[in-house]
Amino acid sequence: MSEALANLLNETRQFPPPAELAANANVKADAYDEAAADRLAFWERQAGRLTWAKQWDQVLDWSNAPFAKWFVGGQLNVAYNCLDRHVEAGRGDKVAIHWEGEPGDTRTFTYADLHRLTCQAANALTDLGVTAGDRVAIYLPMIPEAAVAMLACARIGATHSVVFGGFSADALTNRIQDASAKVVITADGGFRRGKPSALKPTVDEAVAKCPSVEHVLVVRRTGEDVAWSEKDHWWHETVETASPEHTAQPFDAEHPLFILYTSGTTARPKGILHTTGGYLTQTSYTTHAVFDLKPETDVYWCTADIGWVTGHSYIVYGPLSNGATQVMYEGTPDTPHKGRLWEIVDRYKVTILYTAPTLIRTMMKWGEDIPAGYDLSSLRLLGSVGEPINPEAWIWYRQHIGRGELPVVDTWWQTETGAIMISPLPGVTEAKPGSAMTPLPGIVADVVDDQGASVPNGGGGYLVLKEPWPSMLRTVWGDDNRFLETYWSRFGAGANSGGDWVYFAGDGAKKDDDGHIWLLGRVDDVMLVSGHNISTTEVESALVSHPSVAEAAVVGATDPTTGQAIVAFAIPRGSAETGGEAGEQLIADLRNHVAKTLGPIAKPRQIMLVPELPKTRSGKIMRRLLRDVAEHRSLGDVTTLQDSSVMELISAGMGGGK
Ligand code: 6R9
Repeated sequence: MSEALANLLNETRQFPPPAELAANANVKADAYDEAAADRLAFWERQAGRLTWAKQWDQVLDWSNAPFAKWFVGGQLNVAYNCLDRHVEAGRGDKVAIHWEGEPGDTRTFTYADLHRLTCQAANALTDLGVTAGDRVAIYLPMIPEAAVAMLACARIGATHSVVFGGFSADALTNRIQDASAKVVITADGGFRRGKPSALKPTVDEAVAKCPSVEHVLVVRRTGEDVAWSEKDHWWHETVETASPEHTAQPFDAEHPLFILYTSGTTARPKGILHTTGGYLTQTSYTTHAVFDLKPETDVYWCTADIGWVTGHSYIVYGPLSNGATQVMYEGTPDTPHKGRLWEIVDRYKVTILYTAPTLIRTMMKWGEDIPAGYDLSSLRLLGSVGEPINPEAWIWYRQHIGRGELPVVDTWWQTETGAIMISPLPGVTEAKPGSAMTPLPGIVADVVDDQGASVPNGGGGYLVLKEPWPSMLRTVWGDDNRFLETYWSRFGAGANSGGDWVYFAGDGAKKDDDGHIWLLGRVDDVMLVSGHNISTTEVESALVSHPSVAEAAVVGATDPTTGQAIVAFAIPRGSAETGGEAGEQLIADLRNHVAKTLGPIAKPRQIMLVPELPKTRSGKIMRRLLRDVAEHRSLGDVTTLQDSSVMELISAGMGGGK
């Protein structure tokens, strides 16, 4: 990394935890020492936060590394831990989910309600012939039945595979086929952007190509007409009429809990397999530690979709195993108006908000007047996940949503890691805007160079995980070789690592002078300009630090002189002048601003002002498509794109010169 570039991340602002939060935090600084002294004993204590039917004999079996077994010999039921034990402890009347539909309809589920419905769904699935080990595909909108369907599978030991409701028939078909799912749980449709959006026709198309599917359970949400076949069963006629009596059987700690397919920017999606005991231990502990969740008083809200790992771990399993009260929202943040999220925070007095940088930057673009119109004084903690959060977005989040007082936890993790791995602890860490800071207690992460050697403070390289962790993926479904190749061969158990297994996360990272970790984006996105490695995240952060820019994406385009040249796409903030000469002037200012912030080497060859950026359906910027545009190629696969019209807008504006 060039010296000039290193300057950007000399972000000197640092924010200590609010005194009251620090004093009452669930987890204090001693957790780091405790875990460092004996990592396995530490995780064993966290496993003890759950209710086990049978105690484990061994905390970790790593004899067949990198295929891990945690809490070997232990048995538990995930749904029992998320529901029954709260009801048995007299907390059945406590609200589990305040659900808000996009059109404004609402439903409230207590723990007793959720328990009853989950038992009914477990009985209905059993009646349809589903037994432990069978796979069930779930293709639903953000309605409470999505959580119930997952918990019902967990309850009977069926392995769920949730497919995001925005995916196409092809994507759904591939995922059903890969897992040989026996049952699909879906809905007639959901509400999105103010109108019903059908799901059932997509399922019909997929099921026609999937002989493994014996039954389809259909929730009635929109009430629109749907085609019907002999495989179809209405949820309200099957589940809601089933017996509410169901005893949860314990399953082995390593029993498969779910498969979740990574979004896969280029290659065939990978079915990431998670199992029971270790996964629930770490999602439950991190919810308690990172969000400082107090089940008696907090109202928690994670804005993710259940189709992503964040929805699995931090809407369903983490919060419910802790007995939290949470908000769940069906729709988009601008329907029917741009204050929708803040209206919900205000209405339910949300205390903990967990969202994504893409949403924060969208809010920046819409302007701070919108959140200012609502009472957000209930909030006490803010979280971020999904992409690196630029320092300016972090500061904006703290300032305009967090009253300039609240801690922001920037949480790094992946579908593969199952739970949060690198993050501040809100009552302990003096957070730096833009940094995920330090590995959580019990986690060993590092930044290494090409050869796998740990880089000194101030150095950059690849993010790796050096010891197994309870919620780690166990394999890629049906493809152990792909598991070994993708994650364990880069710095494998060879000479590079001194014989230890090292997990390659695929993210670039740097350690600052204090040893704190900064994520720099996927390694595939790093640019090589005149022999200098420049990370897309750094240039994007420099652009977003300009007052006229809300969001930016940067790619390296082939260049005859410099090898690669930096091409940037920037979304102006609502207030910025962008037409005609004002636009030209802004572009010139931005190029100079980046050069001044990072050094002349990082000055973009070209900057385009655009209304939107191409994003995956989970909100990650698809730089691959922007590279196609920048290199005047026809676009590659756009099926995972959230809104395909965006690319037409961007390509149309690309005609102009440098
Ligand atoms: C949880 C989730 C994983 C990839 C990961 C990284 C990026 C997630 C981040 C972050 C920087 C953070 N990522 N959180 N980058 N800072 N706090 O998003 O899982 O969809 O599998 O994506 O997302 O690149 O490798 P998943």
